[in-house]
Amino acid sequence: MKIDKQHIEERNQQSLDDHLESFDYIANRLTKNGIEVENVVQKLADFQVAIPSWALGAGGTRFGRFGFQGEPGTLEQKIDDVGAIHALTQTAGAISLHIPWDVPKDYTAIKELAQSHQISFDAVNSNTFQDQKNTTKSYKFGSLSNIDEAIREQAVEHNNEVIKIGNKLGSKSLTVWLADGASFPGQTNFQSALKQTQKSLQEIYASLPEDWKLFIEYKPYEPNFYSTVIQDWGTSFMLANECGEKAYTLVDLGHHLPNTNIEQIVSTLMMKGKLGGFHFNDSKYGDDDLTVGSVKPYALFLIFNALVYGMENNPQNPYPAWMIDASHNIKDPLEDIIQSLEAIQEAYAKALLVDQKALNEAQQNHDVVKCQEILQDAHRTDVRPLLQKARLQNGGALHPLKTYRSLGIRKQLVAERGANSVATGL
Ligand code: PSV
Ligand code: MN
Ligand code: MN
Repeated sequence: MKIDKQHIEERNQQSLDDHLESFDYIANRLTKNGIEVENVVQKLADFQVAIPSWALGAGGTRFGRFGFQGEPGTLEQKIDDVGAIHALTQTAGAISLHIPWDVPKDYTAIKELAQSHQISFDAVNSNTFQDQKNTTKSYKFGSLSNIDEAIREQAVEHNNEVIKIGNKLGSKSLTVWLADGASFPGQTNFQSALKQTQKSLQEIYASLPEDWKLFIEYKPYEPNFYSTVIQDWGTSFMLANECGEKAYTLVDLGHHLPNTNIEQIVSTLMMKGKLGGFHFNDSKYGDDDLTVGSVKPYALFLIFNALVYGMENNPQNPYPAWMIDASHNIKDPLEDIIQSLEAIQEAYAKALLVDQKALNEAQQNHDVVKCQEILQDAHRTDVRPLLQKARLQNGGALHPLKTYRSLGIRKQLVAERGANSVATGL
């Protein structure tokens, strides 16, 4: 399935006048305030977010899963789905694969297919949170942290295999998310679990190609509900430091205890040059994996404000790898991702409007009210015409969601794949 560029252009024509009118209005206002609008639009046009292969089907909860018709059943179909999202939004130029769910059969063909959609391969993800068909040892009581050396070896070997697969596709990073931990007090020895994890990560790190990065994700709970071995950014940061300069912390928005100040974590990591990757989603209670910006858009803006500050002031930090990590239980997954991308771009655009110089002055003068005004002024600006302009510039849709619906993409996918196809994933 491939969206015809001409169909997007035809839909764009229908609302072009409206767009131009609203863009001119906001562009004039911002220019008067000293903002270089073209610069902001270009940054939005360049901003690309990877889509995880597991977010293209319905997710489900531990109580059940309600399938969504026309889900991608193969890696090829997953790439096609990201291609469709990218054609409309021009913001989803990469896919993040999870091994063993997404092992390509024909590497050349898969690379060609991705290229035809202008999609690259982002971080590859290993999976030692489930037992796999071809493995002999169980991860029930942990993988990289396990006290049993043979289990650790199997988990390290799996990660090395994932690197090899990613390397053949042109990926440049490995993300490790560990489910390891304990469900009950006394179940494990904290120190030995951490020590074994450190050793295992160092072994994986030793297999990284020269130009690769290792992203270490943290999460405070789930699936273990008493303790998690890599529970927070501090633990991840420490492990990354002990691995070496190619190892970084990965921040997933849902992986924090309630009310954690994520923007402060981002700032600290960037100052130390250790923020490697970023997973977007939203939540009300825990790792809810809801649509980005659906619950706490102001918090997302504040996080972006810290990210923009870091990107402009911290050359010691590499450009972070952006990815959506959400789960779609009741919505069309593709529509949900389009909504997430819009929210991400919106928060980014608003953060780019923050008058950093004025904010710094207000901070120096301890003018707390002014500091708040500066942030909220940026946040209250309707930046949607800027997003539209960036998409238009790259050949995308002025209104991705409307266009997705009016082109009947889901109907086409169901016709092609059937109503009962099931995506492999979380
Ligand atoms: C589990 O919490 C999780 O959502 C992590 O965030 C990982 O990034 C993802 O699964 C894929 O392994
Ligand atoms: Mn994640
Ligand atoms: Mn998660």
